[in-house]
Amino acid sequence: MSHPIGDVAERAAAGFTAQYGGRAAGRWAAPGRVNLIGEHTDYNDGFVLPFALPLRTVAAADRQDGERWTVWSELSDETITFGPDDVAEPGRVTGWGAYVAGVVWALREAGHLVPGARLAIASDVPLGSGLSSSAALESAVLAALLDLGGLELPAERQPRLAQRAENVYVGAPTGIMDQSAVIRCRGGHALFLDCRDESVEHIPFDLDAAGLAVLVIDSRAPHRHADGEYAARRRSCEAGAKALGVAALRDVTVDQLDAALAGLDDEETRRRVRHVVTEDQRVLDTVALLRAGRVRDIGPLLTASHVSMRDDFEITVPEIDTAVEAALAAGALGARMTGGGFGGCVLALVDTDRADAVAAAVTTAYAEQGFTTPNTLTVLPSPGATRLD
Ligand code: GAF
Repeated sequence: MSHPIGDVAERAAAGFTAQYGGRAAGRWAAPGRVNLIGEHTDYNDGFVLPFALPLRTVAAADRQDGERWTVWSELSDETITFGPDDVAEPGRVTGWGAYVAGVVWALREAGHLVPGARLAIASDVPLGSGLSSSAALESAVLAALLDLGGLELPAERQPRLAQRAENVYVGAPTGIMDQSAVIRCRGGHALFLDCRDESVEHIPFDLDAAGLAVLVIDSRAPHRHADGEYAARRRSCEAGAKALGVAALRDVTVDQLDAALAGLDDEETRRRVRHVVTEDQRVLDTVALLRAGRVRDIGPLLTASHVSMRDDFEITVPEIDTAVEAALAAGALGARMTGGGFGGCVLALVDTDRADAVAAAVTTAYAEQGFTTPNTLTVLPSPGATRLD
């Protein structure tokens, strides 16, 4: 996955100096994430198991007088400025700046006195790849503004605020997983999150000790209708829960599934419900295996999750299915799409010494289909958002 040359934290500091002169008061980093398993379960009050990536977004920042926020990003080499009127109500700042303005808006809405600030943003998290570049940006900016203003907001409450920025200010109806992963993950662990009460357990995920690697394959498939389809899946799930008389699909267990499906008269809703209910169980089963130190054995659960997303939730695309099939044929222990769907990334659990061969097999399969060459990267579970200096 290509990104600008040089260390991301150095690029943020250098960008700050070039734009504003002098040194930033500090730098705050927030990672991208992949979701090991548990897709489209977060907004159904269910379970997810993401981990943070070594790829990060860094904000170098200091305060400026008055209620004024100035933001430069290396990605567009563009500077935007906004003031109180722009954060008086959602939607007034658009484009990438909306994620920054959204955080200021959400903090103010929650009653915080947000300091004026100048920020310089650099990032290694690729955009539009389903690796949560937006949550990384929101969370790096949130961490910077909290520290610069001496504002109190415990880490466990930060994801909801960043999610509100995205849901209400930006207008994307996403769940709580991405911001929780970016803010609350720990190195060497996956984050077992109960999306109903937001309780977490840090599950050891020691790939090195198991001789395993997670290969992330950026499908480079264009996000086709991703926003509209995401919202449609959400509506189907809510309709399913309503028809079943439960608060959320999390309240249906796999033991109750057959009876629940029999009570639904719409075939499409049945498939959506089946995905969510079985996916929640796969997360629980994955956590149980990891707790028992059986990392290799989670492979079939990952693949079953993919099949469910492909056949029941219908959120995969040909590039994604090709990557999963090629990875499995080349010896991956399990493989699945990760993230919201309709493009984005695939993750494959592989023996470390097979990682290159699996990546090569996916690249060959892509060439045979005439798809754009995929980007591949092996990743380790990395720390969540933090202040660097
Ligand atoms: C996207 C959303 F932002 C998450 O909240 C989650 O629903 C995910 O898609 C699917 O699991 O990343």
